[in-house]
Amino acid sequence: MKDAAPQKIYLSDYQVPNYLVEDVHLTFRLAPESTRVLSRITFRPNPEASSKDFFLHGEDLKLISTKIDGAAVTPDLVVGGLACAVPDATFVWEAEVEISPATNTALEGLYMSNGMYCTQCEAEGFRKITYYPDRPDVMSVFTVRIESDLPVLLSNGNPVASGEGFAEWHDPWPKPAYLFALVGGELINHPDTFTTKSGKEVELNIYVRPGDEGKCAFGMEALKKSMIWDEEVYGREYDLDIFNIVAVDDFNMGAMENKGLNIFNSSCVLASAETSTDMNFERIEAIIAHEYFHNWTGNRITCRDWFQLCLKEGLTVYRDAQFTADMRSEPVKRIEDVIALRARQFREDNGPLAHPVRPDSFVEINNFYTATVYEKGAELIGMLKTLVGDAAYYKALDLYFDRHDGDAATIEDWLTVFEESTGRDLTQFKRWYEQAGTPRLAVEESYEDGTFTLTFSQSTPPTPGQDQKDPRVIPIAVGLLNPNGDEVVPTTVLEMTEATQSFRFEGLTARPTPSILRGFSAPVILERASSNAERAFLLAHDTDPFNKWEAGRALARAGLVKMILNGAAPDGAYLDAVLQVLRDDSLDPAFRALALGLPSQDDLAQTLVDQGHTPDPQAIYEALETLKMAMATHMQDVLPRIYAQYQVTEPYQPDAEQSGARSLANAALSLISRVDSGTAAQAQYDSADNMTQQLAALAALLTAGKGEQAVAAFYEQWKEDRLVIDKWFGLQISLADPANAAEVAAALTQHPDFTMKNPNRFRATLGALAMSPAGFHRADGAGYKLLADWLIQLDPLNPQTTARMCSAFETWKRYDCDRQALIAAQLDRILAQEALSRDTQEMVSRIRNA
Ligand code: 0A1
Ligand code: ZN
Repeated sequence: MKDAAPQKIYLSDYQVPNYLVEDVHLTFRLAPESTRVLSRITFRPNPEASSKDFFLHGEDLKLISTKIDGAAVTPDLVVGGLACAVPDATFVWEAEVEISPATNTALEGLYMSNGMYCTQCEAEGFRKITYYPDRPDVMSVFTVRIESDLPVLLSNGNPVASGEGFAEWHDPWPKPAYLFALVGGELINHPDTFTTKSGKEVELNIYVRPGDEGKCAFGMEALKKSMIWDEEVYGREYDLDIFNIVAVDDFNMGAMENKGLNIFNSSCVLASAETSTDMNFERIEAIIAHEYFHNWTGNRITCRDWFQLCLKEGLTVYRDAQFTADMRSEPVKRIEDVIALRARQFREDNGPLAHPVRPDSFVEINNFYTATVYEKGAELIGMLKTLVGDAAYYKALDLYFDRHDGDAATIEDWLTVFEESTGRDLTQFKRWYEQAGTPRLAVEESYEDGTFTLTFSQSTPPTPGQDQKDPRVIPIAVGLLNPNGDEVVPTTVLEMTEATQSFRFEGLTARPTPSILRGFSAPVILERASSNAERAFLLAHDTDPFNKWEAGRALARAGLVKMILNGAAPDGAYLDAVLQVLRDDSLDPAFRALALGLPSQDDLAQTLVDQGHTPDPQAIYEALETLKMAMATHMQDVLPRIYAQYQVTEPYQPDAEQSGARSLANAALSLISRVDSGTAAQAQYDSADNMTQQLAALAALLTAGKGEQAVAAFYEQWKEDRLVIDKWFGLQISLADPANAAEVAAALTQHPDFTMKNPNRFRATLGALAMSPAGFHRADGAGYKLLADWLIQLDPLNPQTTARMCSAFETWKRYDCDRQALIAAQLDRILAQEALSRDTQEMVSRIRNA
């Protein structure tokens, strides 16, 4: 039964559960279209509840029978579940239901992927498996029996028994239903072991489809590194005898932290040099760490309700970023993260989908697994750490783990731990969780008699449902440089608490150049009048790698804006400055590759809007192309030298050093290909023995207009490898001429390998179009129409993925009236669909009502 009228749920309506669960026994008799699920659940009235009503969530279930304390009962089937009269004492509930995993295309609950049974229960998928209080504050110990002839049968916790046609699992750690998992299939195991610091032996396994066993070794190493890191940095050990990871091809998100049985989108765990790029390796390492770290931040301490999602996600993203910084390069990771934060979270925060890190209402919780909850949530942890200092941060975390282990906690609990352990009042800091929108931070400067004064003013634009914003506490990391480029004041954290506030630096001998918001110490937009000369100075001299990179980016952006608006020529000062960086062999190659990168089309569109202009997507695209061509000619003498110097001759390793060298060489190749008709790219394509080199060469060939042959050869070589073919779909669209990107995408949807049932393939195709602004926003609306056509087709099959992809339209109010009208027509067409999912309905109407 499906909700007829979508209902808004409010944080302020939170009520404790009426019944608590003491234990759960589940038996699964697996069959593709008629799996039987038998549940035996011990319920106890919650002494803290004010109501005795008994309600269990349930969706898409065929109810076979129900009993209470062994006697048959007839519950009332109501929208979203069932209600029943129950004893006013502890009782045993038994139910048998039937479900159909083979026809479950939503990939939520129990479903099948390539003959394998698997589950996805976060956020509210368990209710599609059996009747249950499907809310995170109901925690219980689970015992699971799986009956099937399949050779591998897995669930959470430790294995307790297995035999011909069955396996039993017991998870001793009480958990909410969203962490339940089950897997059944013909899978191959990549095993290993780990000994925890207190000497406990843990069996580790990565289960994959036959044929993928050669792609597990890297993931296993990443898992062991994560386990050691969490012991060393946070003092957290693993707590079961076994830790299983399973790779599945059809999955809506990246991966899922189910207790002791993490389930991964295969794109986020399978890796080999031949089929994965350096970026893939880095991402896989981070996601394995992320899911593993959830064992403490999410599983041992979970969320009281879904409004508290950032409690586990913000903290776990922060932890995985720390891990990546430790494994690789801290500045490079920070720059990459800020690029992504601005591209996704600032964009979200600035449009109709803006919401607080802890939202106060939602219709469909699946729509709130957002960049704001995850990435801005992580920024808040970073700010908190900056404000209290490292030692106090780890002391507070120890108290958090101590006090809340086994709890379903709230943001209030989290902040109280910090208040108690540091003596700090965090009332103002809490606004970061409650107020949506990205604060603008304006700066004014004065210098007199050796005293330099910085005056900051903060303001946050209105966001949906929130017009008024109060000043937040903002940690602003600042350093000062002398005119000769020496640092006279090292990084100092200014703590801004007022709407407008001044900070003084005394005893200076000359007017300094400030380097503000070092390390991107707060997720704000810095509004500071700056000259190109000053930007070039900071790019050359700043000791803070983030701000050094930021100065180069600002210089590029300023030049591009002039090119777009006035048809100006590429800025010679920028070209010289970036050439200096490129030539400077004392700088990390990965950093130099990032410094060669340009602001994205989307970034430039927003910059133009902020300056009061209406962006023309095609003009933005052309300016970027012109600038890249100018870079290629301006640096013509140096690029081949860099390209040759940074070729890796040792056997392939996906580590920071090698991947840094490759990223610089390939950034050079991408520019070289604009002036050498693709000769160097073809040579690299022909000799490549790893995917990083092969894909970079293919991209360069496509850019040079010489990709046709390589595109065909690439398909022939990789047609059996679905993850590589995803790249093949995506690249052709993202590098197509914007004038026919929509046609390229449309043609690829007709390719025999296109299927909308696989979210990775759907995203590789339609997502690639949506993320290519000039092609997507083509003036005739072909891009909009194509995306809407496919979203309408996908929605009945997979609401979650459909809804997430609707965010392609979230920036629509930036554009001219004609484009706005074309987009509005597509949004209205989606909204007019009969039986539109609650997920998509909520997303599209929020966007439409902008
Ligand atoms: N908790 C997971 C992400 C996740 C969320 C929802 C899902 O289905 C709707 C699946 C995965 C994580 O943070 O990795
Ligand atoms: Zn997570």
